[in-house]
Amino acid sequence: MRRNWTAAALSGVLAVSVLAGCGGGDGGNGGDSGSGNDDGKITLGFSQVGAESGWRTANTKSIQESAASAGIDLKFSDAQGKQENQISAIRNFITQKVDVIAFSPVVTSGWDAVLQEAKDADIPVILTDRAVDSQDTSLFKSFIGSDFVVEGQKAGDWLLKEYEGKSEPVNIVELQGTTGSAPALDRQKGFQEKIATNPNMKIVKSQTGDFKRADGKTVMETFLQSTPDIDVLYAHNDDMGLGAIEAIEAAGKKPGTDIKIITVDAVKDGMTALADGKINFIVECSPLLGPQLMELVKKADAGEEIPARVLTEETTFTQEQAKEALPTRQY
Ligand code: GYE
Repeated sequence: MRRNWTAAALSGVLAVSVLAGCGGGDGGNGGDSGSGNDDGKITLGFSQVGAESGWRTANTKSIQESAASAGIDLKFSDAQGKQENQISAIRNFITQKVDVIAFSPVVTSGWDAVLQEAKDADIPVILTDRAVDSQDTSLFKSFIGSDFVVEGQKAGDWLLKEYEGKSEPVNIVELQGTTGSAPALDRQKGFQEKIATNPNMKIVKSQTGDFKRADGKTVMETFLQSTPDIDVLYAHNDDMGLGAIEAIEAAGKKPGTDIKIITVDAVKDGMTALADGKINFIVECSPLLGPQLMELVKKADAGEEIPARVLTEETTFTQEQAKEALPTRQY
């Protein structure tokens, strides 16, 4: 474990570390007071949500590869979609005295106690991809990721344009992400705000598919059974949309034509379905957070100021744009 200059100097272990030859010259090295590595590398504890989607797989790869190329020692823990697993992973990181903790919170609420423990242990925390609803923002140093409300708004804007000047009712079904997660809450909020401006548009069914393809399929099956006149599907991620496409085809309907489909993420499978005409519009959400995260980790470890919010840049894709982008799509 490395401590920042001030902490190391205060704890009186700086001389020891210099003698031991584990200084790195960036002012961030110092007392290796026991556990953690003694090779001068920064140790990052990262608690991932799980492996629920193509987005998540690409995000994990980005974090692992960027840690390796930044020379950061990554302790990676997969929570398999469970908050309790994330809490115990974070507690383990604290016990192991990692230098920095980063995690993608599965849900927004219930983090104050464990974040306070990290703060008390003087370990900076960086929220990655998803937000928490803690009122005390001193519990974490930074939050890097997308603006999910804006993503929902982009989805809504596309739909408003698609039905501009038309007067018929538009029946929308919604596949929500993991209940209580920031992207599910915010993608719903942004979308609702937009479609509320057109009185013909109505969300007739809305249920979680937990960001998973299989769940997207089964929930869409029940939507199709109970609601014969679905015009639009808004799925909070590509994977649920792709599962729903299977259900729509099995019901003898044409995805993208009989039912218009909007999704979020723009992973390769989603972009392929968009280029094939089975999805109509995708709002991009970039999983490639690794490089910027590692920059923040280095600065946080060195005790430098880091921005409280780092926003990911992203775009949207129509079917034509997907055809152009696909050949060079990284994930
Ligand atoms: O959209 C979804 C994943 O938090 C932005 O989580 C992420 C979301 C992403 O499972 O596919």
